[in-house]
Amino acid sequence: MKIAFITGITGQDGSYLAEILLEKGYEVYGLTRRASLEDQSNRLSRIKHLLKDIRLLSGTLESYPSLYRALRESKPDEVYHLAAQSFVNYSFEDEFSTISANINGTHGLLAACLELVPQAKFYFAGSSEMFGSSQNPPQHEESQFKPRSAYGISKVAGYHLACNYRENYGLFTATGILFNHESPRRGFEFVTRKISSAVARIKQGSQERLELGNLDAQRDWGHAKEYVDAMWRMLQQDKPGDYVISTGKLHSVRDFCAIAFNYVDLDYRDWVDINPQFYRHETAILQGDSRKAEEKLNWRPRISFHDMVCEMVENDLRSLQS
Ligand code: NDP
Ligand code: GDR
Repeated sequence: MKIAFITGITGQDGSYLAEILLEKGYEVYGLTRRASLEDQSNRLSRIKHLLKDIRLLSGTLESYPSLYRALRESKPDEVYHLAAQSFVNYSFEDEFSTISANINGTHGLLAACLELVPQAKFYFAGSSEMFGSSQNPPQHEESQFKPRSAYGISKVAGYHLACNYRENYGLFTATGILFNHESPRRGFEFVTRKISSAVARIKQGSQERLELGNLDAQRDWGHAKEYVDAMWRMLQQDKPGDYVISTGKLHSVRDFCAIAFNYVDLDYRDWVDINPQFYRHETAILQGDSRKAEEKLNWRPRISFHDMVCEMVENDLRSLQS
């Protein structure tokens, strides 16, 4: 039985990844940090259905000893490093904590892996935000990184750390450069879930309006469930490598709103207000080219944007009813 260790197991991707690894027969360990008693069940909400099948170990990105201990205890064959301060907007508000948690956490975990489990395969959660203001879409593995947020900078640094541990110390490391991926488990601060949850509440009558930033901002949005399968595929290769994971298709925030409101027979133009507070300086068109993943990993996205939006709204409607 293979052993996997997941940081960020309580997040959107960590929860889906834990599920697919359990289905494949892995023994799954996950890193979790403490929350106050009132917040604890909320923090574990995405993995509550898995709690009897996984083992949680305490730790944080800020504490090297806790990462070390978690690896010593789990002795994994595969490490999936997903934990991060992952909200780009917040990284503008607190650059320092984003950079220090994301970079030092990745560095600490790599160093501890090298010492304790040098044969383990290591996945690092990279991001399309690494491309930042790089001007030539679609972006692929050789495209230039020009990060334009503390978050993007932290991910470029993590990518280089993973490359360094691969090339200088022989660790099997793979960075997935994932474009946006969403699901009913997406955090509420991200625009897709902000919209789907608001649509459900507006339909129910418990919310009056929805405030958004730039409706014309575009993203290459895929489904999280399919993207975590790509992570697993990267670690099943004989040789380590880095892969862009994306749909290659662009949609705007406006497109998302139109489909989401239409799902409940409403017109988004009657319900959405623009609030400059949510505007972000958009630096470039982020659209991925995943041909390498298609060729080497036999991975391709199948769930359409339309179906994903409807699934998210349907899920939020149902959770209001229960
Ligand atoms: P989430 O925000 O849903 O989850 C983040 C996870 O990281 C949570 O489990 C969180 O724990 C944990 N975490 C955050 N800070 C710390 C810390 N200081 N110490 C320990 N754990 C911490 O992110 P996603 O699941 O969406 O994304 C997973 C990874 O992939 C992230 O690294 C993200 O940056 C990256 N990524 C995501 C993309 C996407 O579209 N979803 C695209 C590209 C990259 P807690 O529950 O305790 O807060
Ligand atoms: P992003 O996701 O920053 O791409 O990072 P987010 O959903 O926050 O923004 C997507 C786009 O929507 C625009 N937008 C708004 N965004 C938010 N959050 N709230 C709003 O009201 C709003 N209105 C418009 C944004 O400007 C942006 O263009 C996600 C995270 O998962 C990262 O961790 C990951 O690395 C990247 O995707 C790829």
